[in-house]
Amino acid sequence: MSPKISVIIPAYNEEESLPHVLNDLPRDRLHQIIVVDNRSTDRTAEVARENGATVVSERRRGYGRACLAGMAVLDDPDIVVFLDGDYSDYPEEIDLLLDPILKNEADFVVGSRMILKESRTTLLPQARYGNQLAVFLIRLFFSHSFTDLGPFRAIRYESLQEIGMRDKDFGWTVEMQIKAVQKGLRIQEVPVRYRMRIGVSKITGTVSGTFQAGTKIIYTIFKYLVT
Ligand SMILES: Nc1nc2c(ncn2[C@@H]2O[C@H](COP(=O)(O)OP(=O)(O)OP(=O)(O)O)[C@@H](O)[C@H]2O)c(=O)[nH]1
Ligand SMILES: [Mg+2]
Repeated sequence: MSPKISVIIPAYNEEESLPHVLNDLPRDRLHQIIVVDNRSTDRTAEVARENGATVVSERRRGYGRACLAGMAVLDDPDIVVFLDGDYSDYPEEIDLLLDPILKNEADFVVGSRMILKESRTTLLPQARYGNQLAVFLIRLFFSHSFTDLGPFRAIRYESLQEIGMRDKDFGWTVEMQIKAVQKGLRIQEVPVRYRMRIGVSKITGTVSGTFQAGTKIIYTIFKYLVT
């Protein structure tokens, strides 16, 4: 039997980019494509539906909250993939993330944008340096070398349940990585391509978003150090 793969896409005002994201996914091989709409003021929910996704509405803002709302409607998949709705990642590269899990060589695979030069240089400087600081602290405190906190990632569903994700906003990616290390999951990173987003930045492209995300990520690293 082929493995059941569910994709969760948090989206806030991504009407322009979402159709591209959904079209570039290998839909016929996916069990569920879930778009979590956080009260977008544009046609995000409609375009997601028009392009065949299951739409979940989460009224409270927050990246982690959106991911948790998507997880609440998972239909017993084997693997869960998280992907942003801004078309920065290349959805057709999903197999790079799935292969190590399907070969039973990994439980958790992070798409790193820091390995290929073209991806690394496309990241905004604040994202690049913020990532470098975060992965340095993770290596120092948790003895695991990541190169990125990339949003495009795949995890075995059992492992996802085991780590018990909680973060409601910007600590989501780093929480998953630290808990994966703490639980002894088999972790791999694979190089992924990355391009400038379509549409308006919500996090790293804004001063307040960068500040909030940066402080929350550092706070989260220290939080898991002491718990
Ligand atoms: N559901 C939901 N999605 C969000 C929220 N904030 C951001 N997103 C989505 O999360 C993803 C990442 O946000 P981006 O604005 O691309 O942030 P970024 O990748 O740090 O910055 P860019 O460099 O501009 O791409 C996108 O798919 C957004 O639509 C939110 O509060 N709720
Ligand atoms: Mg983005």
